[in-house]
Amino acid sequence: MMFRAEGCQSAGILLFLVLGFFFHFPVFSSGPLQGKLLDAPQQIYYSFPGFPAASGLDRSFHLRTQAYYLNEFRGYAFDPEDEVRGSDGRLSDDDRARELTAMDYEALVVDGTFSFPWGTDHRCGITLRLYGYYGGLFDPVIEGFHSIFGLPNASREYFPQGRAYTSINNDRGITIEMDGPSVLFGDTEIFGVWTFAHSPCTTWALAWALELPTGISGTPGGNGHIDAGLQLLYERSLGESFILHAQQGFVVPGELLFGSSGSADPFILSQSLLGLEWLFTDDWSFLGQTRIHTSPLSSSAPLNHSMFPDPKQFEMPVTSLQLGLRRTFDTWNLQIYLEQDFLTHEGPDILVSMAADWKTGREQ
Ligand SMILES: [Ca+2]
Ligand SMILES: [Ca+2]
Repeated sequence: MMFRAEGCQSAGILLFLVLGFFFHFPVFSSGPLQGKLLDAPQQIYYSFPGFPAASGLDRSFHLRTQAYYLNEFRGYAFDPEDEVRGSDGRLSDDDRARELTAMDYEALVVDGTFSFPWGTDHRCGITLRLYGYYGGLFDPVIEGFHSIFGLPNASREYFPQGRAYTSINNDRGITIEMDGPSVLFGDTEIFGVWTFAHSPCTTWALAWALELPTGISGTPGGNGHIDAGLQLLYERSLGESFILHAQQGFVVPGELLFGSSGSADPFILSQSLLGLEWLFTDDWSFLGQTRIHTSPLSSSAPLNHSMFPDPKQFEMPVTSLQLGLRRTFDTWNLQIYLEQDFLTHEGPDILVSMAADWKTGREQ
């Protein structure tokens, strides 16, 4: 009897090891820094936010909310000597200032996401977003910061402060306009993540998305058509404390899928993410990542950028650098990051984002 009991125990352990070898228990990573890329020409189309590759295996329900603060200024090329300017050196004619402005605003953006398991290794969800554009409480601080450190103000210093205005000149018939403070409902994202392969070290997933045109077409809120996207996600643990995140997706603007009701003819978007996560304790991660998203449009508006030959406004990809922290608790996590476009300067001038994610239900 003794022998049989021990035999059963040994067989159990052996079975456990064999199963463990062939059916690896998943490594749950909370994924890269998650968030919407908030650049006016980009944001009317779907953008993959940085889903965790393992989220298809996660059997819990998630509620997530994220807030973003950003300050943006981009002007069209002009010679300040040719313009009528006030004693403060700024353009004194409002109409002329508008004509020379591509984007000038401060914004608070909030989104909410609900996601749930669907099938054995797949989860689905929905994200709603609200944009609040206003003048610019921090315009003087941001200009002052540039001046103190001798950084170029990118002609901010010639424009009146505290404006909320957008007008994106382009050759693809895409309208993105806003004049004055605005609260805009964004497009609604429906998404899924299918974790199709995993081992103790690596996780592979496919994400899909449809974006419904709930935002007002012609504004920074939306494009008026259903966008569709597909993305490959990869995570790999590098030793005990580091995780590599790599994602590549493509988004087809709805204008190309279902026929444009107007003249808009955007390009298909390529969206890449490469990041490293450092789990410096069991609960805390430091994450650094870059996102490269190609532009939906072309333009003949010249851009002053010393590193690229004959660049045009909004044509170059966004090259965002995001640095952030994540704190993981039992049933929720908090994330904060700073974002700046370090290379092409196509992304927001400065962006800070905070998110809270709460989960309930079964772990696996
Ligand atoms: Ca859209
Ligand atoms: Ca401003």
